[in-house]
Amino acid sequence: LKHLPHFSRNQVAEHYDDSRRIWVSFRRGVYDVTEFVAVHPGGSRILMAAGGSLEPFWELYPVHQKSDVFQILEKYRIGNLNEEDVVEAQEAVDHFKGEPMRHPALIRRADKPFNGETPPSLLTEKFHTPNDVFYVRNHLPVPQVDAKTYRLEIDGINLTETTFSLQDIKKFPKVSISATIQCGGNRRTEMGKDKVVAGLGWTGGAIGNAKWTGARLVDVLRSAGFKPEAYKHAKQLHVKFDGLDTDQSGECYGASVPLSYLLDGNFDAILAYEMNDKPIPIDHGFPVRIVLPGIVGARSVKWLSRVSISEEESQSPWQQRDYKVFSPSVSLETVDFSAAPPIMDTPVTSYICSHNNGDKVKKGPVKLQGYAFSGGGRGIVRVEISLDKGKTWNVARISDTANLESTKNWSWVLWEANVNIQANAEIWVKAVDSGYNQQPEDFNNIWNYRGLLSTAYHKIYLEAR
Ligand code: HEM
Ligand code: MTE
Ligand code: MO
Repeated sequence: LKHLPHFSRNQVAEHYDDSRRIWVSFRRGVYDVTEFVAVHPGGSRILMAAGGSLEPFWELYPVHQKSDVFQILEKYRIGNLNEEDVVEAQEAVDHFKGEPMRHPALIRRADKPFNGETPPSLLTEKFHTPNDVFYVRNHLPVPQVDAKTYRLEIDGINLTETTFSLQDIKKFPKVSISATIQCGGNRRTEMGKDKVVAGLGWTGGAIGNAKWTGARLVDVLRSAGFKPEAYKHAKQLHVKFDGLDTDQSGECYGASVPLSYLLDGNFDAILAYEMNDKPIPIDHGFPVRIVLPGIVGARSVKWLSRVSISEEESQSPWQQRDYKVFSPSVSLETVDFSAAPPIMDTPVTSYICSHNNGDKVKKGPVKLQGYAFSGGGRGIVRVEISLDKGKTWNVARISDTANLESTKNWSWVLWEANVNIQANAEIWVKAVDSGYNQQPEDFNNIWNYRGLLSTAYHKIYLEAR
């Protein structure tokens, strides 16, 4: 690095837009990140650091404080900062002050923003996951919302702009659905085992099933003038959801789904204000979140501030860049974000919750337990266990919550199987959904650089003693 030229803070400051190329500094390094801007997973907010130092931003988004991000940055190194210009990272304002308490049982995967998963062994205890240990997936600081002043805005194509208070929303018919919400990154650690993936390392606990109570989205939309017939001849439209959580530039968390989901009478979209019969906890979107069952968790926007029918998808990075799955040969550097649609319905998956990879068990009968889930309202036909790498399979008992004649299987099934373990064994589990979709046997050909939809057979090794 000694051979690289030295620059002053003022020279870096001249490179604040791409007509002059975009430079940033970090610690002692100067970087030309012009080519990286278009592929940055966090979107165009990277430009806020253009011409300046990354330190304050990376304190706000500690997702960057890890070696794979530092390695990406080093590829763009063009020089060193003059010694007198290197300043120690300043104490940034803590935007994460006043976050809610988290149950210590949640396995912390990141602190700011907070991300924690449910210990998988807790998931099979009950059909509905208790609120306090339901996994939390936050991309931004948690907003402080006062239920009294809370407002939901509804607007867009063929709608009358209307504002609803929490009390207004509670006046609509109160409906409950049980639905599983699963992060697109659930089980990412397994996909990353042989080939590194970028993202939070979740095991199988970034999923939970709850009873969600609130108003039907279509009922509330109707009172803003929504008439399904009015969209018959429209081209593809989108329903956009904004959250009250924002980054430093004021950009909020956002997501969207094609309007066709709402026009399809099968879909249940709920403006939920209760989770398991209690007000929605702060971490899960107090006072109102949208619950979009059967669809990847990222679209179920928490702290909902606005619903809007629009010609375009949400432009948030979580819709446009993240939560898309690319071919195994695509990397963060080569990705063309427009080449894949955002994840909506999720594929069939299953997981062994009762045991961890490498557990020691007493020779003899062992009870295995876990969950299986498929998106799009598809039920689970069967869960199968193999102790001999697929030569023979045993069918597990599954909870009676699947109704294969229904197209609204929004919840997981819990399963259990008694097996007899006489020697060290690799246990495989796979599920079959009502579309007769099955999981892939391993991760090789579904690998993607973000580690999303990591749904191969779950395989664990048990040592017999
Ligand atoms: C996410 C790299 C600058 C905001 C990411 C990720 C990478 C990355 C690799 C994905 C991380 C992961 O999920 O594991 C970089 C590099 C930068 C840079 C190399 C320097 C030039 C910035 C700046 C900001 C920012 C200046 C804010 C002003 C974000 C956000 C995310 C992100 C909000 C998404 C986090 C999430 O989805 O939870 N960045 N970044 N980045 N970045 Fe950056
Ligand atoms: N909504 C807002 N406003 N902000 C967020 O960061 N995270 C999304 C989604 N809704 C998120 C959000 C993601 S990626 C997931 S997986 C789910 O919320 C997680 O919901 P939970 O934290 O209630 O488990
Ligand atoms: Mo997620």
